[in-house]
Amino acid sequence: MALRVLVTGAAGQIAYSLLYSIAKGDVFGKDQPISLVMLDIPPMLGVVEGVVMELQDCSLPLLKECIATSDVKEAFTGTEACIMVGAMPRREGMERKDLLKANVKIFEAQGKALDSYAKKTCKVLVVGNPANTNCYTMMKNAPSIPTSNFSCLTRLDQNRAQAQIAMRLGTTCDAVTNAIIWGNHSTTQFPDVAHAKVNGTPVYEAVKDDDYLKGEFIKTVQTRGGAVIKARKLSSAMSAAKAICDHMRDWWCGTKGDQWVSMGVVSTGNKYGVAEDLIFSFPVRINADKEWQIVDGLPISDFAREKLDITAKELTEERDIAAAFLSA
Ligand code: NAX
Repeated sequence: MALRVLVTGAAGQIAYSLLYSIAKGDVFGKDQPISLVMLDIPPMLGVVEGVVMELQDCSLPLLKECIATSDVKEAFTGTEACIMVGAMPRREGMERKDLLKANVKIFEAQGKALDSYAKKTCKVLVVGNPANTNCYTMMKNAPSIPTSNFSCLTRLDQNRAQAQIAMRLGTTCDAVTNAIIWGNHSTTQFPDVAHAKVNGTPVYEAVKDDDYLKGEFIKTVQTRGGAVIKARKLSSAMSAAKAICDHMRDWWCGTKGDQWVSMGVVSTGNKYGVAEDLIFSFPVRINADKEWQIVDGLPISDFAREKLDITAKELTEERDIAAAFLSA
């Protein structure tokens, strides 16, 4: 049976890389047929049709069907995995509040459609910014779907952090594991390598430069998205698509051994002193049944505490602004 996968923002630049990877089996398995549903707004449907033609021309045996639509009911009906890439971009002169408001509208409508038409087991990954808060809005509007089925993307930040350490040490990025992104996918995020390893050695021992790890390293990861825009005149797309695939594949198939990954998930149980009911990026392990659990009991230094509190404060403010825009 083909797995019904929805990608929104299908005419955009991230989707252009992402759809190919999904359709060729990088995410849901090399023997899992895919029915690919592509949602975008009506003026972009012509572009999506062009992407469909290219997917057909890629001649991918796992791709059973392509559906291009701007209708949310058609998009969400029977979906088993949703990758929410489409969002309202920040325009020049736009206040943060206005951006939040525009996105609340989108994710409220899409959350309701998810609630009405998707499979109840559907896993939802929100990528469109502000990713954490958009995910929160969607979750609140789909009460029939378990809250643990919602997550937002911070894997790109984790990949960026691990790549920086690998480059610093002149090793390959697969040698670096368990970097953590805490909090918001924004410049207040806290990229933390206090528990990360490189070939089994703690990163702090391998790098031997605490000032770098507590200063320049953090700043580089926090501002990497901006640096890419400055250089490329376009935001990260190839690396974002790769990170989406990493996130979804690990959610679908489980994490390996001692390794954990970072995902924005709902905060409950006062884990690491984070307020309840935020979509906050934590280290998680995932089992073969697609269930994630926040990694427990990692020691948090005073330095880390301060950083966690900064990003939690920002997220609480964003969430409260968004919540005020939610229709009753
Ligand atoms: P593009 O502007 O290339 O594409 C976005 C697409 O979404 C457009 O085709 C647009 O028509 C569509 N869209 C807008 N409203 C929609 C709606 N209501 N329903 C369906 N589709 C809709 O942006 P792209 O570079 O692909 O980035 C997409 C989003 O990912 C942005 O919000 C961006 O900020 C965010 N990112 C998030 C990242 C993360 O780590 N969480 C990293 C990468 C990226 O910056």
